[in-house]
Amino acid sequence: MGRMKLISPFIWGSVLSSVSWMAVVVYLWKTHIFNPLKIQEYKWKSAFPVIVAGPTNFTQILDDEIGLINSEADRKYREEGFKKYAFNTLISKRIGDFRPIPDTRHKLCKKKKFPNVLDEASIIVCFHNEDLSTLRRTVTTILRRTPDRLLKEVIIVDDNSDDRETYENIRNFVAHNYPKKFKVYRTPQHEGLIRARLYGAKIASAKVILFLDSHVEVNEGWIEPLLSRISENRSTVVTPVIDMISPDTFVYTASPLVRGGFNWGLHFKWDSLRKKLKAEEDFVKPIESPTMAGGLFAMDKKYFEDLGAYDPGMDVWGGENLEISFRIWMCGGRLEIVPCSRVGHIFRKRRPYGSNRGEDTITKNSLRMANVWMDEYIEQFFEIKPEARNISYGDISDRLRLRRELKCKDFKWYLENIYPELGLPGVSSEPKGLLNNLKPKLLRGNLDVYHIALSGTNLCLESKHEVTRRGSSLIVARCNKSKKQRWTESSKNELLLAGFYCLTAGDRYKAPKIDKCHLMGGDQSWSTKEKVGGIPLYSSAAGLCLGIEEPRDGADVVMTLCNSKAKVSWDLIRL
Ligand code: LR7
Ligand code: MN
Repeated sequence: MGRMKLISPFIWGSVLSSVSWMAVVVYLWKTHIFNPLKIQEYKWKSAFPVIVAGPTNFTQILDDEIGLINSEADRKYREEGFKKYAFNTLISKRIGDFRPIPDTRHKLCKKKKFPNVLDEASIIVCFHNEDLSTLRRTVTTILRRTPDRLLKEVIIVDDNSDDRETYENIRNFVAHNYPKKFKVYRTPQHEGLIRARLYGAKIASAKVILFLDSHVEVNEGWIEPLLSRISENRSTVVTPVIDMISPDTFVYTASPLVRGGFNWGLHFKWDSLRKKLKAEEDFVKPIESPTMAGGLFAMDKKYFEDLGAYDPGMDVWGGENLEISFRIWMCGGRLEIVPCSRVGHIFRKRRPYGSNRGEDTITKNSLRMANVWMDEYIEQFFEIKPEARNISYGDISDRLRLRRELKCKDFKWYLENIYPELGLPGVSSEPKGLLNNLKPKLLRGNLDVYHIALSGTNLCLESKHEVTRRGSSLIVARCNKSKKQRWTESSKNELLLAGFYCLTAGDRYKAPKIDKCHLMGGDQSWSTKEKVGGIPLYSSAAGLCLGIEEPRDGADVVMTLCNSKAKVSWDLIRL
């Protein structure tokens, strides 16, 4: 204390200011900006100021500085860019092929040691109508931030962009700068990103394939954590943390750690991990993720193929990310986010391209996915998007066969074990009464799916029409586990078909049917108390049991007196 008092404020001030000057000089040297040995490697397209805004976000380049509009031509360039690509192409062009970005990894990541020998990766970058400056920066950052020994090749696939120019330009660019590792292709017609990726994956020759969007900047040390995780387990699929690059300013910002999820509209979403990450180690350990965003991931090439690659029937954009996520988990793999791997991505507010025929490919792709992988839970999607019932989605028999051959688990297993946080619609919200378009009140833990078979026969309670046909009557038919025979019991003693419509009692003259669940008990409440020799399905509202006149395939189900024993007892068989 005494000594401190002796030093005058003036001396303290100059010590502090020289320390901060030193920090700036060291930083500039480290980022090569003033490093005479490395400065040659910078290919700034034009001189622009890098704003040093403080020690944490030191490389943030501010819109009003670098994005200054100096002429009418600049303004036009920027406007055209927003129209064509939905981001600020003027800033992007001025940034050039490479720039320093903040190293957004947790400090423990920098201390982590990864095996020196790892399998090489083939990186696949597909694009459709991409701005040349962002594409060049994607390419350049890959080359500069990936150790040569880990990079087998970069396969760039132009998915038949409207103009051929970008393709020619990027070909010249890589031929001139990095001919050895880069291959550029152009598909003869617009395939959409799913088939464009399949095209690239076929060509890939390394053990690991790694997909990236065409407007990214890979960060320091990004690839080692991904490859090392795959080397530990070939059926682990890994994604980096996707940092944010602003489409307006190109400022690069670290993303918090989040996991991938989805909603019943079948849209991908991020879920917070705030409460789950506690110890410091938690911020660097790989994190299990129910789904992936889709664009940036690495996977063993053989495993990718064995697992059925992608569904080639999907067009343009959307759906493939949930499809591959569900498939990975349900068919025996794992999906993880690796926090020590960071890649920046331009998150734009709209997609600047459509499909060829103006088709709604997102819904079509989602339907293909849901019909193959989601079992009766597809009804939850239809509840949110009823018009999707009438959209055709093509032939999915190959994908259904794939699911059988891989002996994948069902979607119920996925929901219960991988994404229990999701819940079903209506579970957390209050029942809104009769007029409300029903929300089935299935509670978690109550999601067992049953066959309801006529005792002693192989005949199952089945909806006569599609499970989505409200008011459909019921028959018994050979048990086959089809959707029309999948029943769940709710906590309110309702019996729901395919998790959606409720079994509704009739009376002596009116046959039972499936109908909207009204949540009021009554004719939708069934007593299923076990008795010797099967269970009578008794409706107290009707005072009658569910039964049939004669036990034959296709017979109508009726309401009948409960004492005609042979024809009113049922077995609930868990599927
Ligand atoms: O017809 C097309 N052909 C293509 O080659 C359409 C697109 N593409 C290319 C396109 O140039 C880009 O490189 O495919 C890539 C993805 O398209 P974007 O960038 O227009 O879409 P996005 O970033 O919004 O897309 C996210 O969701 C898609 C669903 O189909 C894909 O899975 C994208 O890869 C995915 N992007 C990411 O996961 C990055 C993080 C975004 C988030 C969340
Ligand atoms: Mn993208």
